[in-house]
Amino acid sequence: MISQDIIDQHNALGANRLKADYDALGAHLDRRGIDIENIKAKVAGFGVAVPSWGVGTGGTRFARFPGPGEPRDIFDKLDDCSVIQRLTCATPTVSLHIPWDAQPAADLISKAEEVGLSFDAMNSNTFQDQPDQTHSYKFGSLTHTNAATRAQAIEHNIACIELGEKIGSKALTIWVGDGSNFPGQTNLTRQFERYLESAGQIYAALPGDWTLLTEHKMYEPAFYSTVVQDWGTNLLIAQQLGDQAKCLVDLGHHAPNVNIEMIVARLTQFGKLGGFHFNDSKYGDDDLDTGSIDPYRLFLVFNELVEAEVDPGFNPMHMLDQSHNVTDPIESLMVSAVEVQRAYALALLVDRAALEGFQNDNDALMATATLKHGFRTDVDPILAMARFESGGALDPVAAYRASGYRANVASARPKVSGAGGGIV
Ligand SMILES: [Mn+2]
Repeated sequence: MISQDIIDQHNALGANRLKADYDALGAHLDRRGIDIENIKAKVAGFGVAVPSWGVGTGGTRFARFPGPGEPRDIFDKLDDCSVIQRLTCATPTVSLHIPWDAQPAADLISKAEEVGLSFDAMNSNTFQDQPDQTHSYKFGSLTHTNAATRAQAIEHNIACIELGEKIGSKALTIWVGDGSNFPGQTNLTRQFERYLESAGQIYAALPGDWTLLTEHKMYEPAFYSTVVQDWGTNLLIAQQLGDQAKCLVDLGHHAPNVNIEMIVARLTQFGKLGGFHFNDSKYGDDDLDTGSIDPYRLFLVFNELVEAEVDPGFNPMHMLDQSHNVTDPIESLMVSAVEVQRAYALALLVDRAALEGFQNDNDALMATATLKHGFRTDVDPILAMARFESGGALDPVAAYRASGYRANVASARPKVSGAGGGIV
């Protein structure tokens, strides 16, 4: 683990500089009518969940190139997640993936308590076959033409809810790889009817205080049609199932150049935005680090979220969802968590009264400049001060590297093979 001593030593090097930068930014924001303490408090209270699979062997659909000290099981993964939280103070929860993380509830709870974490949404898996399973998902799961295969997939989702209830989770996320690879392979309507029927049975098993999140994805692994291919289909599902069903938006699951912030606005307007999977992409579902390719788009998504925050009941879930081969996943997840907080802070800086005025006056140039003005501000001192005051690191990556954590766990955890893909 990372000791407080290591963090304190690291922070001592930059504390004076941070104070000066924070005060200077505070004076600047004050001239814009913004209270820096207010922004800092909101950032400090903003958490994003880490997916358990995110700390595992980084990979793509083609290959994995494991690094040293890969976690062996969910308990190692929780150790890694706790490092991310300790240094960033931005990731207090972990999202489990079943069956990969299936363990007795009591063991999961005691480990989470030991490392100071709690559990976010449960994620089911019917996109691959498990060794002990009766029916194959090769041709689908919740939408399979065979009723027994559908029943097996439904049962698995209900088992995820049951485990989740024991460990304090409040949501189930369903993503299915069901679809087709060829025109004519499936009846598009019948397949969606089967989906709705299966999802309805899972919904019926949902505890009263839970949310069912469904995640759309345009393609992959099905390459001609995907059952839940876009936000429109996802909205239909959420409307059909009931109040506890909401849509999850994964930033990588759309066609290139799709206006994601507008999807966010639409789902929000009709009370159906359930949460996010944050990542970034250039071409498809690339699962790159959040904010690494198009930070302005991430900001525009948060601009919609801040706009919606005036409704106290608006409380979407936030999770990172990324996986690739070229960095230490702990470092990537820390950087991404900070980027999510940054986008939130920047969106909070937008002068909303001025923006509304320019919109009403049809002053397009000044309206877009008002948004940009928020985006162009360097909020690093706010993010760093929020971490510092919560006991985290001024520079999480530098503190992590100084701690030697990866080398320490590499000596305890055996090297894993690079076989198989690892993307979700
Ligand atoms: Mn996702």
